[in-house]
Amino acid sequence: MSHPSLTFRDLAARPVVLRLRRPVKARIATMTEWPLVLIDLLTEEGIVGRSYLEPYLVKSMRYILPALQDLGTLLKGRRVAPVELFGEARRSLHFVGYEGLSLIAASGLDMAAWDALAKAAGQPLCVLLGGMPGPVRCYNSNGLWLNEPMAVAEEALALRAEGDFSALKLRLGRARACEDLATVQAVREAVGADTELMVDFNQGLDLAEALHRCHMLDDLGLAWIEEPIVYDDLDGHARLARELKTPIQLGENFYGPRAMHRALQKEACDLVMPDFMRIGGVTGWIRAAAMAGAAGIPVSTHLYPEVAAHVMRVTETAHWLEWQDWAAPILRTPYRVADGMLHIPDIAGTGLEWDEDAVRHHLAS
Ligand code: SMN
Ligand code: MG
Repeated sequence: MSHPSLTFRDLAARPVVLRLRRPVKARIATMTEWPLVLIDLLTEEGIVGRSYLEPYLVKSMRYILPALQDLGTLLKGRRVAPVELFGEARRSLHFVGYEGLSLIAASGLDMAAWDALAKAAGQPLCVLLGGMPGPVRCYNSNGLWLNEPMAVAEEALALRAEGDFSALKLRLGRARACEDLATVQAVREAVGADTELMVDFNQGLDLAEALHRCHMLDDLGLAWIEEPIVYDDLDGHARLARELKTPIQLGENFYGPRAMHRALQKEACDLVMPDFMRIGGVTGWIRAAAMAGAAGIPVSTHLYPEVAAHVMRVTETAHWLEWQDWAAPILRTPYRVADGMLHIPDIAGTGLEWDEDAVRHHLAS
């Protein structure tokens, strides 16, 4: 019996900046560019594990890259055992704090380490994790920002047609509540009753406004209302979750599985959707998903569809994969969605390979 054993050589991290086809227009920020940190985990055996981070703000790459470089130096010569490396990376930054940039860097390392290990085993990541390739249900989250109601309704039809999706997510938090309502109604009118709709306030409201707007939307049959108020106000979210019939969704700002545990203990949400760069990569996901499963809480993913697809195949209470294809311009073989499902290709690892010409073109200084 042979066990793949890889030796860590280095971590190469490169910043790229892509132009967004549909600029992010959320209540708390507008973004026309999308930063990606591309990570190559190099091994002595020649296998390269790959991952990327999407840290939202171009300037944040200036703080994340040195942290990744430090981890590369720290882990030289170690066996590529993702759980061990993740633990060591976090311990090395313990006095700075377990959350924030420490966890973002450790998460990027972790995803690349799992990819390397799956490649060495010659298996798709989901197989290494004990599952099987297959379809994963997803919603299209590529747009529907804070634009005019009719423009959003038109875009909804285009986004649904991109992969025959059965669900779409809209962003809310316009200046006036009635504009949010008009947008949801216009989209519903356009897509009909059979398309599920999620809404995301991107933490834009205070509690009083959130109570008002969420009650206003509560009879519209929405699949969930996401982050109505600032992410760490668990008491406020618990009040909303108690008062509303529509499920409250939280998770893209959980820094590590314990943050999710706290939110569940406080009954701050009905659904969770951890983000891979904050929950702790694949290792953090597995730990968080086990708790959500035990609590009977449906789990969706946030960004990183190539990693998300694999872990959703082994997640007990898997709910929706968030489909966002913003990294596609620098990927050699971007994943595709058909019939509203992401179909995992039968290739080793997560399937992340860089299109080096495109990377050169988009490299940030
Ligand atoms: C989001 C994703 C990417 C950029 C800004 C906001 C978001 C989501 O909150 O849930 O997709
Ligand atoms: Mg969100």
